[in-house]
Amino acid sequence: MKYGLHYIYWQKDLQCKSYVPYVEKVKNLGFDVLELGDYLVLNMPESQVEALAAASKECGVELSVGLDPPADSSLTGEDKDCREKGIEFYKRAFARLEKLGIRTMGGNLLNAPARVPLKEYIEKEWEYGVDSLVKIGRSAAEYGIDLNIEICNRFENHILNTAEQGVRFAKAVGLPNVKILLDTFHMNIEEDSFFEAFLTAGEYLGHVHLGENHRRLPGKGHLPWNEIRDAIKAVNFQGIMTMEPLVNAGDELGDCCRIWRDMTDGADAARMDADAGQALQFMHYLFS
Ligand SMILES: [Mn+2]
Repeated sequence: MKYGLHYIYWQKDLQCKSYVPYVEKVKNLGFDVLELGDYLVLNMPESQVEALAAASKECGVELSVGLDPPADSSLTGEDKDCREKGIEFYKRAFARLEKLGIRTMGGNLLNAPARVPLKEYIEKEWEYGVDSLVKIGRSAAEYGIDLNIEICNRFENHILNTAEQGVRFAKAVGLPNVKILLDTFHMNIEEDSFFEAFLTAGEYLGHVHLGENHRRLPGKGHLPWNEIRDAIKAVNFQGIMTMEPLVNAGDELGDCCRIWRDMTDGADAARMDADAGQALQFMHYLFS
């Protein structure tokens, strides 16, 4: 099992200029993985890609990524051109991810807006989604990349909200490298039980996001971490568990993730780092 931290912890917006300083930060804090998650990963020039790959290697910090389909595309929409745009977006992304040594990609892949009446569309969206994921999954496999579809809460996705739906979807896709990502923040809203949800995911669990009920660092809220630990152990999960704290209010990130108050307790830079280190110690203690 590897422990990751999402770069977004330190950001106030989605305008990250370089991930390299974050590679060094997570190394110093003792994490194994830095998770990336905006389009900089695809838009940066080759020189920056090389610098990031070199930093990752030198620090012994693995990279992972979460990528949603861009706003002008979709993997589930009725418009074929729009779906093809989404599929092409991912196919192009994989070559870049391979250069960064990235072996696992997540994302709210089926995140198109819901259409009304939902019942009329959702079966079609499911079919289009399966078809798109088969195409993307086959392409990802050529680069040795696993896809983990993030299961999100009702406010962020209308097709897949629970582990049971996610597993059913992944089975329909039917590729060994297409699995699901369970995020404890989303699970807290949608699942009846953390334990049962992880058990339902079983071998289809490809990646985990750790976050509290209000998306602060693990240990700062009221999620039942003993139960979560027991469940993750019960399914013998060996992948990456990434902390994804969304805590910085008052800028682009706050607006898009609905962070309306300072969730850092006024922490300065040093305290932010110390808090992340403490959350990692908590996880080591919990899983030891
Ligand atoms: Mn997440």
